[in-house]
Amino acid sequence: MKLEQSFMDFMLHHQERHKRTYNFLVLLEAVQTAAKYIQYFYQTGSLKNLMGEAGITNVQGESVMEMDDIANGIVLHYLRRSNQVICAVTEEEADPIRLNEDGRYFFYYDPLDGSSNIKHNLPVGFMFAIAKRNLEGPEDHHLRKGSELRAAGIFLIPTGVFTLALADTGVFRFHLDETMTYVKPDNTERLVMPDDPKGWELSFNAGNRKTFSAKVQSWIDENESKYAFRYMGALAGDFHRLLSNGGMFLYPAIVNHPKPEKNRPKGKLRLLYEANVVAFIAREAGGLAVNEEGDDILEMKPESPHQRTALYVGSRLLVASIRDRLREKK
Ligand code: AHM
Ligand code: MG
Repeated sequence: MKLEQSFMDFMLHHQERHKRTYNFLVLLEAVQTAAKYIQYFYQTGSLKNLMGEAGITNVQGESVMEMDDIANGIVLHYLRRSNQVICAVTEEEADPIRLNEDGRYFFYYDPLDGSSNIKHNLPVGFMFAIAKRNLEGPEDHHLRKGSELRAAGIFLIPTGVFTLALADTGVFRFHLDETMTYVKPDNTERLVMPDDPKGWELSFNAGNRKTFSAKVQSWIDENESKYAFRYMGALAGDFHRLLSNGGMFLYPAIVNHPKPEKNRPKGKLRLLYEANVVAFIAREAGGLAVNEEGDDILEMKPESPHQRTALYVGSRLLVASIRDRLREKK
């Protein structure tokens, strides 16, 4: 019988090795418990008629799925119980939520990313990013930049894989086993995106292609034939694949839509709980992420909780290549 290392054991050793507090462990215990409940509801959701729309729209005017709502409630419940979070920002609520004034962490999350996959029971993701409050003086509650994050992760649901990036430490993967424990298979080490372009893939919504800027369209025209193309419509899933294979996921600004009211000059994805999560994981795996100006996603100063950004994330060399094009004058 093969007994693998549990996620909590991995974290305990990590904290001890780095002489850190146990507060972070308590928070991650709450986070993984929430993920398991989401996993359970998602797996059996179709049987209970839970995969439809909730009949409400969120702050961003998007229709909320019942499962979005359930997942959000589960995460908030466990965050609150942990007593570790001073303030949470969730895709599902307009304003940041103050949870525990003594909490040491800010928690930014999308409880169920990839909503269009829900009614098909296809992969979605619980994505999160963690930053530390100011421990030296009064806390001003500013929204943290990606470069200030201490950790970010994605639970792929119902696949049962959890990817966690820890600041200056690397990226690790855990799998749900038969006992609903996240474990790290012994033969896996720190995850690094492959340098070899042979397996690289491109991932973007090809239906939007003609709406991208001329620079982005020309880059795609010149480069696409070198790589395979994959897109499942959930950043969590598309990025998951990319981390192992290398390549680039892009959700560019939409600036040439035939119906100008449908343009999205700031892109679609949200900075705090989508773009920053994958950008931080990419950095810890040797990759890079930039916005429409070619600037590092992790250096963007958040101005509002649901701020959007264009996103180019993946293997360093490939992202640098489109970054150079984005930065060209005209
Ligand atoms: P959501 O948070 O409402 O699910 O939206 C985010 C999702 C991402 O997971 C995915 O990459 C993108 O939207 C897909 O958008 P599109 O349907 O335009 O390709
Ligand atoms: Mg989302």
